[in-house]
Amino acid sequence: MKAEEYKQAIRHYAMEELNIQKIGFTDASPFLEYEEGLRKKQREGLLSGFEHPIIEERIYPDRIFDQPKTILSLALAYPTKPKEKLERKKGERRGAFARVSWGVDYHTLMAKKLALLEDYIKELIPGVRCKSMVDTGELIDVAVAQRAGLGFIGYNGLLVTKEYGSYVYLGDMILSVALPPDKAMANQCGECRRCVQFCPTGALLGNGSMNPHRCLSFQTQNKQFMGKEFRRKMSHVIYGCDICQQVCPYNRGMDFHLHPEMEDDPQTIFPELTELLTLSNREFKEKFGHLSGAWRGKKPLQRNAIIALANYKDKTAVPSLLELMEKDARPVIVGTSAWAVAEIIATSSVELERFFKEVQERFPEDEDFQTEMNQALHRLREKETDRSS
Ligand code: B12
Ligand code: SF4
Ligand code: SF4
Repeated sequence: MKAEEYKQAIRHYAMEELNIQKIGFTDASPFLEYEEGLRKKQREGLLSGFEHPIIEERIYPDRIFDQPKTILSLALAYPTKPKEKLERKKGERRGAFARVSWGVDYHTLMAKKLALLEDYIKELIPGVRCKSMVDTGELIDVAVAQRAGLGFIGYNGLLVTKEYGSYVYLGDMILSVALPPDKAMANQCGECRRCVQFCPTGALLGNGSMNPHRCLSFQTQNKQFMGKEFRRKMSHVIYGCDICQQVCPYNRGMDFHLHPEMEDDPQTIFPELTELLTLSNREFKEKFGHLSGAWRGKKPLQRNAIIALANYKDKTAVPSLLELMEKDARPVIVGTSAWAVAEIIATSSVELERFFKEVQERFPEDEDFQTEMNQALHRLREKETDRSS
């Protein structure tokens, strides 16, 4: 078989047998055009900390694979609207997971398909070596995908495909044999900058790069106290953010239901917020453990649920929040609950202020907690109307 025939056989198997929506091929030369940008970001502390930390290994494929010749890029399209309608009960307050986190964790799904594709390629090309990765690997997934012709990188930094928009998960595979590369795709944003304009936090810098620390997706995954300026902007989305994709013209009407594993119960992906606050670890794992959005554990999601309740100004949540303040062992949960109570209530009282002061003594050594409580107390005092009574 000739290299071109191998390539066509791999493409056919991936698309027809493995239900992979897009596959592209590129050579294994270094991704030099990203090196300076990444180093600058590293120097300026502008990397998220979620990406592979060794820049050389991201840029030079031969640092992570002996004599690489080809890199495959794969894309799986995911749904943007739930198949089943959510039955809403009166008075309940629901949050939402971003679309990237609906259904079975895409890392698992993509890894399974990559393993099956590896098996096929190893049978097809005797002696070939392969290395697969998805998201957590060394390579810059969008850079591989762009060079392999899957789509272009937009000003939101995401890979945009013509057929599925940017709602695709990406995976890569390095091979030890040379296969004919596909043609890279140039940027097709034209004059549009909607993602930059609509990003609620100014995270997108306008040159295709971003400040990840200002991105709500990062903020919802971070485990510390969430910066105050991001809390209202998070609205009710407790994991991730889809805004710079929702506003993109290339995503108009995109909603693909091609993988049963990506469908989920609307009760799970739009969870009832107060319920989420009191889940045991076991209950959390049972209900949310399959989602990619559960990878940081339940604490950040519970913190975000508290913020979402405050954003709803939901007075019925106050008793649960006061209970968390009294009993929860995690300073971030206790402090965020205090902030939320101070946000929600219309008027405060001397008793409430006394309670806040008692709660503040629970973690005297934790500076961030102390700052959070001082600010919450300050806000309470602003709302206190019955001091004289
Ligand atoms: C770290 C990370 C994050 C961080 C930082 C994001 C970032 N853009 O750097 C945070 C937590 C914020 C994040 C958020 C999200 N992420 Co993320 N993330 C990653 C990860 C692990 C590494 C990204 C990285 O290396 N960034 C550092 C450098 C490369 O970024 P940069 O300095 O901004 O460089 C960009 C510019 O130089 C630009 N560029 C270069 N030349 C040119 C030229 C032109 C003309 C233009 C316009 C741009 C341009 O391209 C570079 C890449 O975007 C990748 C997986 C992987 N291994 O690659 C997934 C990945 C990028 N994330 C993904 C997703 C789905 C998301 C979210 C949509 C999730 C959500 N719904 O909340 C958001 C989107 C936020 C956004 N607009 O980027 C997908 C994207 C799929 C796709 N279609 O592109 C990936 C590829 C994971 C995967 N395997 O599927 N993510
Ligand atoms: S994911 Fe949200 S916060 Fe992050 S860059 Fe896009 S619009 Fe901005
Ligand atoms: S919103 Fe506009 S600028 Fe942003 S990625 Fe889509 S087409 Fe490009």
